[in-house]
Amino acid sequence: MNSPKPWSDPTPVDTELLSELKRGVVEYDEAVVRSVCQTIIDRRMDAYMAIFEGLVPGMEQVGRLYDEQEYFVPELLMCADTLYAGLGLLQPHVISGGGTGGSKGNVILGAIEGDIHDIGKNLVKMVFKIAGFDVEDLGSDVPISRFVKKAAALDRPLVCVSMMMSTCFSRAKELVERIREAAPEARVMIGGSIVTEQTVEQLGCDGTADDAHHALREALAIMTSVGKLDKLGEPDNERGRPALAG
Ligand code: B12
Repeated sequence: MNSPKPWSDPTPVDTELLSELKRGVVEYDEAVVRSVCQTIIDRRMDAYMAIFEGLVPGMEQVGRLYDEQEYFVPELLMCADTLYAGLGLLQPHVISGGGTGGSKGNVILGAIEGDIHDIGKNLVKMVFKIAGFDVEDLGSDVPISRFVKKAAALDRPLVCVSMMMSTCFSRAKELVERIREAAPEARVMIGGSIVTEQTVEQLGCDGTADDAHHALREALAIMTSVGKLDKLGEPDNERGRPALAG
């Protein structure tokens, strides 16, 4: 988890644009976010960095404002819409860098039943897809039986569960147990802002990560350990991230 961030240090101009992007998300100012994203694209700036150093920190700040009761659910919804507007513009400018060697394996991804948060899950999906995994996104609020059925139908899949709500803990435990029974060769990763190494141990999962790019590193290590990948499972470049457009 302590590896360096998988992008170059931003220049002072980049830093200014990233701050604007963050502010746009926090203030749910979609016009600002759209315009900054367009500038980022026009300047051929690193779209991946802009997502993870601009949009995501904006949403983290929103979470703090919610904790401090300065923001409530309506603000969260507007901030999420604003983030998605920016993501929609930036995402096409982050492309695959690891096209060699075909698929890196099957990933089943979803937010667990009872949980409708989908931003983190969708970022994990983006990063895994551009790295060469076949990702089946089951969506959010996904019943345990759907995860289990899909896991049993695929060859040594990696099941990625997103969980943002502590109320979902017992459901996650049941999910892991049922996957172990129905698909013993599947591996299970869990993540989300409330997930810790202790959660992973308590649930009997195979791994976790704090963010999407560390999730990719962990997924590659797991897929290599189950024999789904050989050394091609190395991250696509020395920074451990998919390469960028342009
Ligand atoms: C935005 C938000 C919402 C939005 C979600 C919009 C959407 N489309 O997703 C809305 C308004 C819908 C919402 C609703 C609710 N929310 Co809310 N929400 C948030 C908030 C502020 C930000 C979440 C977010 O998007 N973060 C940004 C993304 C990029 O980060 P991330 O999700 O953590 O994802 C990264 C990593 O965790 C990791 N990751 C994610 N998934 C996975 C999976 C795997 C396998 C791996 C390896 C890694 C990984 O990689 C991601 C990308 O880098 C959080 C605060 C927080 N601290 O998390 C609260 C928070 C999650 N919400 C909370 C609550 C309580 C609620 C509500 C109950 C509020 C209410 N009274 O109605 C409802 C619950 C609805 C439900 N049943 O799910 C609580 C949960 C508390 C708890 N311990 O259970 C939080 C923590 C706020 C708080 N501090 O109280 N919420």
